[in-house]
Amino acid sequence: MFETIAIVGATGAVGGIIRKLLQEREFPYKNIRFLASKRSAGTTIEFAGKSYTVEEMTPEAFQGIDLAIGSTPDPVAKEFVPWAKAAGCIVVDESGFWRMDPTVPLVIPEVNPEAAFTHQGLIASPNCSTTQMVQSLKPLHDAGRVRRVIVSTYQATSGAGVGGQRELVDASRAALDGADFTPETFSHSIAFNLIPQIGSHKHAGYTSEEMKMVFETRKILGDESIQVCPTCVRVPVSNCHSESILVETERKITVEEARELFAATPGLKVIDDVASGKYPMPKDCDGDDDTYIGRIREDLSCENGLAFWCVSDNLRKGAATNAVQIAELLVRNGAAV
Ligand code: 2RA
Repeated sequence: MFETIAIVGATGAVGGIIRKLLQEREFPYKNIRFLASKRSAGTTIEFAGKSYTVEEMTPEAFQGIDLAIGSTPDPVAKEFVPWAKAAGCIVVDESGFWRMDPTVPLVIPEVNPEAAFTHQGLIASPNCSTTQMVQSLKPLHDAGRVRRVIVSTYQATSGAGVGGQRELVDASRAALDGADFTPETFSHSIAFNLIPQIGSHKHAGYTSEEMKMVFETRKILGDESIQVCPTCVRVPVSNCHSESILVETERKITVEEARELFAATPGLKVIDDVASGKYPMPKDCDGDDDTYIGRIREDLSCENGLAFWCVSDNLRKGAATNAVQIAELLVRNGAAV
């Protein structure tokens, strides 16, 4: 058990879910502290029947903290992680800033738990769109070696924070009322629309979100030869990311075998009966910690190809749940009091 734990970015959307999960999952600790930016410092958080004052994130604030779970924007993580490490605190970081650092393990507990134990004070949690895809690729990779992936994402507005979810409602209302609306969180109106850009232009016409799916997948599966071609799209859905995934494997995996592999994998659930209209949908996965797979079928255009549909709560397994599960791995491995 860690004696003193902290949530960094405690007042944000994912920070709020981390708080809920720590209670739901009875995460062990003696003392808990809540850190956030200067703007939120001084506010009060109710947790497990007690009131806590949110502390400002400063280098000194990390003294005495043994484990911090961080969910902050990248520039904040760049700053606070070295402060925490210098104070002897182990960090599980949800931001994108440290993920591709070769000294930092990037972990999905159901996929590469062993990597967590190589940490040097910091473990990164992957981007939400990567996590659900790699969870589903892992059993296929183990069984038949994944060679190539073509993925199209349908990403919910919650991926852009509470402002994104609010903007979906406001923009939709304005569109229905025929009123003017100026988007702030998204670069275009999200109401009754799709935006085929998430993040900034990064490489050869691909966005930062898309390149995360390429690089993080290879790092987590420990295979630099896997080819990934992503298209990331923001859709007018409040929460839960969906993905259409086409996989080519070295050895042919039949639909029946894939269904069995998915069903036997912890963290994955299969809902797959198109004839009865049964498949995973964002509205049914909201608030769930599992990643859902459906529409499993042979890719008719490719000899060793499989096609399937994947839905996951991006705020939970795509962010908060994965980070808390990493912390639980450390506890199970005997983190000392
Ligand atoms: C998004 N993947 O959905 C991002 C959040 N990390 O915008």
